[in-house]
Amino acid sequence: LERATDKDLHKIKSEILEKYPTKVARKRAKQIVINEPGDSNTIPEIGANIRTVPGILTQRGCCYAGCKGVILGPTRDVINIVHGPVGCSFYAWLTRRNQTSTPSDDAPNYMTYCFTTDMQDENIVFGGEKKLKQAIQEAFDIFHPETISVFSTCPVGLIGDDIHSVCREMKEKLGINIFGFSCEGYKGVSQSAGHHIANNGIFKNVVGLDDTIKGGKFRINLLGEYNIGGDAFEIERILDACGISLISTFSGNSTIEQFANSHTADLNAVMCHRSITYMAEMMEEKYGMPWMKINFIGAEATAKSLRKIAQYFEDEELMARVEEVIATEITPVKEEMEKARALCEGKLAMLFVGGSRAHHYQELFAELGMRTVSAGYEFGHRDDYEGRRVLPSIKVDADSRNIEELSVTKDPEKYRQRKSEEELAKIEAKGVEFREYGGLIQDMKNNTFVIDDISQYETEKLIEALKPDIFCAGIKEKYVIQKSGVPMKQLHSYDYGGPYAGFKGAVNFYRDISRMTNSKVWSYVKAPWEKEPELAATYALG
Ligand code: CFM
Ligand code: HCA
Repeated sequence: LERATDKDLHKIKSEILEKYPTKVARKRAKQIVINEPGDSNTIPEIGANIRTVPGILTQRGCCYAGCKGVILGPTRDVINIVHGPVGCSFYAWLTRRNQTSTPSDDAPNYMTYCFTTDMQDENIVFGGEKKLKQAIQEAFDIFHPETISVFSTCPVGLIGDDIHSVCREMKEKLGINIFGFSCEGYKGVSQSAGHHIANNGIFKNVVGLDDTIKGGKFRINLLGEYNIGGDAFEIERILDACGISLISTFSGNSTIEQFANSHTADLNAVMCHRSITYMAEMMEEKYGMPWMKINFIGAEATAKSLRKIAQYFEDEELMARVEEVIATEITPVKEEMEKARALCEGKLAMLFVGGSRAHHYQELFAELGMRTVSAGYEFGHRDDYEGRRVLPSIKVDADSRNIEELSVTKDPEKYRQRKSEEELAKIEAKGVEFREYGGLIQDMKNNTFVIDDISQYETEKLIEALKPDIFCAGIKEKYVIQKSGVPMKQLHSYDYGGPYAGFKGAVNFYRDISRMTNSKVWSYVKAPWEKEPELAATYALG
């Protein structure tokens, strides 16, 4: 394996840990991994999906953000009512930049609205169920939606409002689909718990309601593509050109109607493995639908994923069409790649994002000849880092209340035991590897840092020590990083740019990154006390 940096990462790691109290340092040490497989090629273990030490400035968000903001947020024909203080609803209102298309004028799009029960202290003391009922009634009277969903925020869990019984009662009364999510912010350790609750809820309350067969000969669902900055539009364009029908996307440019019908597709293609693999597994278990891991971030990765899908269908015509699309699309992309590569080759990137992008975007940086010297997830699990061989099934809890985080089974035999001979034969006959993919650690170069749940302090130390040419993270990190003189790209929202997925998206990315890493502007940044030393004295006194 090629080395990504010649710096002594062990020394840097001890310097970072030195500042922490002993117990904290011990915990963080397991989450800061130096990736140096050497000859043995063994994947190092990493501490992940564990509680952040209080007081540390984490990048993470909450369970409610994962359920309402991430999974349910990008679907236009459902009214999402947040049961809680108004701030929680406002926080998740269109901040995630998922775009949507409205196919016809009368098709509903509630995504631009912000619905909340606006709980007050009086509701905390005497209970808020009555107010929730009123909110559901009001939303129904004004908008006449076919689906309403309700999200619990922290105070709801604390006072014990039973949103599920309210939903059942109102469902009966109004005759439309109404269901709730117990996704109180404090549940679990991050957004990840919210993904799980959301998946269970959609599976239980929506998937399978409409058996109509739609689309053409090759029918897939795209799982884990949230249409950030219009990514899904580009993927839809490419699939369409290949003659592949998209039955549903969980969840970006999506509708509840499509979710209801999604079980009729032939195949689930999973993009963000962290947030939605639960759904693929449940659909496999209940409907026997196979799934595979794909990635549309990076031009090469896009081509590879299209081939993988075509290979699954074992259809000569489809394979030929996919090759044609790739051939037409890839030439202009390669030209742009070469141009940008000449400007970016050898530069260093750092990626600390969510639960899958810190991995996927390494493909795009590699296409630019850039090396990722450190990367990590906010809330990835060990399997996202260490890779996953076999996936045990998930039990759907009747109430979506109990979340049992997915455990990683490294034993393919376990998977086989759960399947009948017939099912196994069917899967094997396809000759497709459904259930093996490498994690972030395996795909990174030698002598790199892999850091889980990185803190603000560690970010600053890392920048100081490794001097990256670009740092990718979220809005909370952005300005501190820029002030340290390093270009910063948000990989959640794309800083209002994008799309970055697919072929056209890759070109956008090459252009944006080559511009950013070649601009001198950041080297002119000087802290106020560097220009006026007397300020340092003032701050020291203050
Ligand atoms: Fe999946 Fe996402 Fe991500 Fe994620 Fe997110 Fe997101 Fe992300 Mo922000 S679902 S894990 S919870 S790819 S919202 S679209 S950008 S942290 S890396
Ligand atoms: C979330 C959403 C978020 C936040 C992005 C950020 C997103 O986790 O609640 O921190 O900049 O992508 O919008 O991940």
